[in-house]
Amino acid sequence: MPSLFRQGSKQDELSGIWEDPSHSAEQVATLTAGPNETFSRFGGLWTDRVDALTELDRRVSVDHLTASDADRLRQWISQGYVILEGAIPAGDCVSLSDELARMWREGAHDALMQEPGVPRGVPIVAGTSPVKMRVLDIHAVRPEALTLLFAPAIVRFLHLIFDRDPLLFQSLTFECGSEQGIHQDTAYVVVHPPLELAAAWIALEDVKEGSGELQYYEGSHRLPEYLFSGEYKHFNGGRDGADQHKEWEGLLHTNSREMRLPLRTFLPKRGDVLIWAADLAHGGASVVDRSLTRRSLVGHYCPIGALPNYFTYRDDRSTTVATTGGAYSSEYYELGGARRRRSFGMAKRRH
Ligand SMILES: O=C(O)CCC(=O)C(=O)O
Repeated sequence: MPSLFRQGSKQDELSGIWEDPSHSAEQVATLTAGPNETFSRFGGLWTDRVDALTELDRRVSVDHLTASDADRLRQWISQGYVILEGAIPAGDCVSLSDELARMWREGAHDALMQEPGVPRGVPIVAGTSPVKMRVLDIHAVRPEALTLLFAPAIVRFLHLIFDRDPLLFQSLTFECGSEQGIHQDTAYVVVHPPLELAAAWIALEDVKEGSGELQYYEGSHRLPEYLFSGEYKHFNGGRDGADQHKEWEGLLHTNSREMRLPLRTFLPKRGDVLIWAADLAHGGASVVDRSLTRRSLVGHYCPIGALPNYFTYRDDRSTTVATTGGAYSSEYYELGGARRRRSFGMAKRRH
């Protein structure tokens, strides 16, 4: 059997506890934790603290959170995701979907598409099959995407977990199921600090069974922490190699099963949103019926002040643009006019 629990994180210390379903990790960890201690050695949001449920109770009484905010936060802390039903008006989803259909049909020289595994995006060529393709950072080139990604319900929840305005720093748009293997975003979507990250998955249409639905292991944001090359939260192919990647992927499944975490399938209606935590293991199911689309838009956010990794090596991409509810940036497009620009002053940090 492969080593189930790699490296020494708080999760590892608690691993035995998971075998006793009468204890939650929070209950046990709170007994041994210091103030502000997080499950991960890499820190995280306040919701990643081992005493997060106690902190939530404090916030409910001091900040007068609504009952539904408190319920959502409780679910976020214990299960690593929330679903915001009907968060986005159907008409807004249709406008963006129609524009995307037009872009695939007629091409779009100002928008980039990418095949999985290919490092660069290229302009969308008329008539390209969108199967397995994604559009990169559509928020930087189509304002209607910003309307969705900064919908008030999303911004409200992100504000609750970030304690700051969100910075949208990457978005991916899919016409069909991605079929991407189960993964944790911290391996690929690099931000400093690494767990100050959340993603919102927006259904642009009613999702049908067999279309390659989004899947996730409920509670997997508390899986034992895997360290690439014994040190890193993110994967770097040249440094870590394919064997570690395979081991990590395998452990996501093995550990989830060992901890009896259910594999859930998201079958949303148009306008529903699922927000997941940095380490929630998720991916796209296999497409069973290739005639089905699965139109969706995913935004990756960090709190303003955290640093997307590309800011550290692309000065020309560290511009942020203020928008209602927060700010956005893009690794792939040069943004805005000088008036709207605000580059973060920061020390260079390379991976
Ligand atoms: O929508 C999907 O199938 C997967 C998206 C995803 O994994 C991501 O954006 O991190």
